[in-house]
Amino acid sequence: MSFVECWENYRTFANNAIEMRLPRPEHSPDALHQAMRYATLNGGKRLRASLVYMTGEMLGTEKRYLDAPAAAVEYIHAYSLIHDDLPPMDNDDERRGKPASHILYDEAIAILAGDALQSLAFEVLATDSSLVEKPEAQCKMIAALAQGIGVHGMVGGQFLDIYLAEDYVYEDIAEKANLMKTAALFKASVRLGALASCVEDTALHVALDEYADCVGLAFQSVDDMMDEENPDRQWREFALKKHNAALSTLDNLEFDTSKLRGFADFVVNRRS
Ligand code: GRG
Repeated sequence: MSFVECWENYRTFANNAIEMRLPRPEHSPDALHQAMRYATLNGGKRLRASLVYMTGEMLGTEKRYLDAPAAAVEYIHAYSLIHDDLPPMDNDDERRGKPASHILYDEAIAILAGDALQSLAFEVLATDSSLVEKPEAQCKMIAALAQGIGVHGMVGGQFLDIYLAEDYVYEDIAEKANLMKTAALFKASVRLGALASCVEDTALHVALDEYADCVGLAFQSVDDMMDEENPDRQWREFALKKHNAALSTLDNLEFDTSKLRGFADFVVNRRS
């Protein structure tokens, strides 16, 4: 079965996992609580959660171990989108065809909702009842997510994107920024799925890391292309090159890689 055939299921799994682990209204201030729900439950393709589910399933892991990490990566993704839309960042008034969080609420609430979602992601990994029977995997998941989103990952990539944008004539800086800003969270998602499986196989983990890097770069490149009025053909060529590289990383794995392959196809063929 391909990724697209399973995608609807993954989205449903992810939506339930996200909703279940959000704080209850009676336990959190009203507007902050609503802003956290709005940013996480307001649509979204659930691609990062799907990577957790697909990787975990490929390695034989039951869904009940994948829900918490799937929710965690989507909380981080939602936090990054809230902050990315703020005036000092991308300054976007809309997200997913609806008002951005800072427009619907205000900037302070949007910042706080992003902050709270970030800490919720780690709280879920550290305390979710489904993971307590796998304490070693739990610690590794927390480390993998922290590494993926910090100064050497998503936030560092955003910094490069904003402050070194004028140096983009040097393609390697653009690629580095995208590797950190976008691919690092894809990589963390794949790693979380793999860690939930507790499979000890260095070659497998290296291949999956490479797959996620390539697919993340292809995804960002297509995203940039969709933003442009006259997309440069080079973006498409770059995305296809990374797509092919992503598929090659899976060639020697002794698992059913069809869904990860389908995901890579989806990433380069998507229109939204
Ligand atoms: C810490 C103040 C502060 C800011 C950090 C984290 C951050 C700002 C920026 C991260 C950079 C970022 C937002 C990258 C996103 C890349 C991207 C193309 C996102 C869109 O992903 P989709 O299409 O979104 O999967 P949906 O809506 O489907 O969930």
